[in-house]
Amino acid sequence: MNIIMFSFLDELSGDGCRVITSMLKERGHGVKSVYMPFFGTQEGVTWDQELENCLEHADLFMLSLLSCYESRGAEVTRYLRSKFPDVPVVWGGVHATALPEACLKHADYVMRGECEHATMEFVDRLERNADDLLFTPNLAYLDEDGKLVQNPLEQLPFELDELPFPDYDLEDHFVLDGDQIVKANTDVYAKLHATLPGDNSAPAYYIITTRGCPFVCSYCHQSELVTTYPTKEYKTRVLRYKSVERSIEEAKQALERFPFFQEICFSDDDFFCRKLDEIKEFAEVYKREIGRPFGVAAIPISIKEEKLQVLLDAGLNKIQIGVQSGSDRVNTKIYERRLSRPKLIEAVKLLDRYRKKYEFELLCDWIIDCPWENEDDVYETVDLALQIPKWATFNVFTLTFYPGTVIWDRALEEGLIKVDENCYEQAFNLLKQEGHTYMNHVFILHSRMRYLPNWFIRALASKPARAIGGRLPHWVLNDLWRQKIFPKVYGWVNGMGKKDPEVAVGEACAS
Ligand code: B12
Ligand code: SF4
Repeated sequence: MNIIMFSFLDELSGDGCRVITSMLKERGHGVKSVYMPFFGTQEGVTWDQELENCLEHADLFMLSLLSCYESRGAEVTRYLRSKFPDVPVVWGGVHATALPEACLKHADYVMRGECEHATMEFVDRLERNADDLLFTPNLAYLDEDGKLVQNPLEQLPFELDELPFPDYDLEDHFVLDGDQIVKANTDVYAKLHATLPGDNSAPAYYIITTRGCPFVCSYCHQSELVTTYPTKEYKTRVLRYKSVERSIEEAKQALERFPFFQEICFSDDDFFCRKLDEIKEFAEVYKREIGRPFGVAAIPISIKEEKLQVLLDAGLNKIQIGVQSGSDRVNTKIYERRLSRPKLIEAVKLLDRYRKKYEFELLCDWIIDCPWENEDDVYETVDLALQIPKWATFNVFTLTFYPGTVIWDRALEEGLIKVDENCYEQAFNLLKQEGHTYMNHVFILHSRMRYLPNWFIRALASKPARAIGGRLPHWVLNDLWRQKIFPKVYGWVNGMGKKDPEVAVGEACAS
């Protein structure tokens, strides 16, 4: 079959859909992939002629989506349908897993969950025009009465080594570059591919060596997955590993094929979750076979001294951790994270000690704008932030409600969010409607200008200042300070013309 896969990840890094296209190719299907790395509209976009020809001969369109790309996916789907009304469209990915019914307003079929094998089965049945197409595992569709049917899910892939490497056959890829979809080549990839988090230098190869996460934070898709897969097996085997050899081989091949990749980003939820023996084995082979700088994400409580030391010796130069809040109440009761302030401080102190011996960066992710936290909670966040060494960088995210998560259900129940057609355009966050509170402004100021003296931030966070700040009208805090004064001060302090990096929409996933 001739299949076209569309992916919208804005950094060309999508792992799941690349594994699926590799598998389809192994089965002899003709597969092209189109990467459309930006939020935007279809209007004005020109399509490469070779791609147009491929579309003409396509038997199936597949789209891979996170929630923030729903409207983009809908737009592309409308375009495809208008030109090729007979070609079926199937959506998959995190968003399709969480909200199949909403996705079926656009797509003919949805595949839920991790579904490599079920997708092969689906394509095979579609090709054979088989009677049992609608019985394919993981498939969701609307029956003749418009009722949602969700088939049982196949078991998660436990043996990750058996899966092929992600598809980086650039000759089969097209990329949206500006307003043109062009044939991919190394130059386009080098220009648009993700760098290490917080970095704007050379592209990094993103690799996922584990699937699943030992945490179940209430704002994360993980909290939706435990209900999607309500089996004992899922709970006991939620964490699945690629072997060290296989992971290194993948990274090695990518670097050999594409010299523009200068670094490796291990984007596992928690790289430190591996046992010490495995980390040692990894470090040894990595140093010998790859020897390039690399970054990881980690849950702070997993960072143990021995593991840290061997990874730093092997070239670890960037660690991203999720702090999220300085308030234990918010972290444990609202976000359902097993992370206390003392444990976090312990991890940061350990990292600080090692910073004296090794060159590496620490990126701390924080979540603000939570409707269930009060100014005392945010005070605790500011207070904790002041205890983190100045050399660490802060990424501040506004809390976003992703479908199917625990906080999504709670926000819907309490009437805080309303689902409408365009609500996932960026990602669903309250900030758009409310703006930051006084204390969140103090925290943003500290996170953007970490060199400001601690006494100054403490003065702004003091009780009397909070009493005054809390009474300031919305227009002073958000229209005047946030929109007009703060960007000017930021630009002035950080070099003329430098724009204030906005608080990111969507919360940190790595923690
Ligand atoms: C690694 C990762 C990243 C990496 C790379 C992403 C990637 N590889 O796809 C990076 C760091 C770039 C990243 C960035 C972001 N991420 Co992220 N990320 C993850 C993480 C930790 C793992 C994702 C993963 O690769 N899983 C394994 C693969 C195999 O799964 P998969 O890609 O979903 O694919 C499988 C299925 O979904 C399905 N499938 C996928 N596509 C298709 C298509 C078809 C047609 C079919 C049939 C099937 C199918 O089959 C695949 C194979 O099993 C998850 C957390 C988690 N535990 O899931 C968050 C997660 C996906 N990220 C999330 C978010 C929000 C983001 C950001 C918006 C964060 C931000 N504020 O900037 C950005 C946006 C990405 C972008 N820049 O465009 C959210 C998405 C929530 C949602 N409902 O949309 C998640 C779920 C975390 C969370 N908060 O809940 N992320
Ligand atoms: S937010 Fe991070 S630590 Fe929490 S469940 Fe999701 S991936 Fe795991």
